[in-house]
Amino acid sequence: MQSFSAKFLLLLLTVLCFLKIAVTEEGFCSAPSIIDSNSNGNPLYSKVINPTLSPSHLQDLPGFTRSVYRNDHALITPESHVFSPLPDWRNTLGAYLVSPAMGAHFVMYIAKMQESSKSGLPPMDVERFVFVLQGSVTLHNVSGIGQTLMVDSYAYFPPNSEHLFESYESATLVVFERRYAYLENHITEHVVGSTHQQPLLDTPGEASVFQLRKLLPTSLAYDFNIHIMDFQPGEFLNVKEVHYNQHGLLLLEGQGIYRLGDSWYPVEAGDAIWMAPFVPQWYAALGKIPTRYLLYKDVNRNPL
Ligand code: UGY
Ligand code: MN
Repeated sequence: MQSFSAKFLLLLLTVLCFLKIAVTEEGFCSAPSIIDSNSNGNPLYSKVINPTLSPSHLQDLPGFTRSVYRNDHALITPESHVFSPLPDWRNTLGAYLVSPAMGAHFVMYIAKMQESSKSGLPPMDVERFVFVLQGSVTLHNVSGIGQTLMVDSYAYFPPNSEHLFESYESATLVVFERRYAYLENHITEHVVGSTHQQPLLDTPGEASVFQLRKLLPTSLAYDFNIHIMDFQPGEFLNVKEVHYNQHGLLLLEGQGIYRLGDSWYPVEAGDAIWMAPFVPQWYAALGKIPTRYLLYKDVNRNPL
């Protein structure tokens, strides 16, 4: 009789557990991660833009965060984002994830545009790169012509170039800005594009371990580039990198282990990383879905 009740209880718990998976991703019966897609098959990066989804089983643990801030690197996880109104923007909240206060020469921030919102301009001599993570924005050029940028689309603005983004519903962007390092006889141009339109590039030294796309031209005028890197689960960086360049990274999809200096961090979609020059860095993709990350890298300038 007793063993019958025990079996019945076990069966009931199993059924409840499956029901819970069907209804919600929270709780002890955790469901596998699902990447949403829109009708074009583009990922919606939902974990990046919705902090409460990440990490689902730890979000309510008092005082717990995976965020760390060290001299030569920082990991900033979504549950520690702090938003405040962005100066010069209308109806837009921003969370700065990388800034010169850390030692970086650029800023990286998440901009949450709400209904009827408008962008402001960067300071004088500052260039700007914008990548759409959620929703869509209308980009108006100087002639007033509007262009819609959807998830995975991006735009680059040379220093001191007039531009305006508007969002009629809501949109989330990741923005990079840097004081432009001028080079005689070279100027950058306005760029608009989408990730999937960019060709796959060779990855010398990496034996084609990951897939690489660059979102900006590689010509000398540009003093940084934005890389999109894709890894299948189990793939990892071949080179244990130590280099003079700085990085700002946003994990768009997947999960894995990031080595930064002597620390090894479990990371997942939504996490942001700052890497100072010369910090040892290495990544391995784990789990069941591919990793995609977006990476700022300063290039084409003599470090002297
Ligand atoms: O190009 C790079 O420096 C890049 N492979 N670094 C990184 O992914 N941490
Ligand atoms: Mn690197």
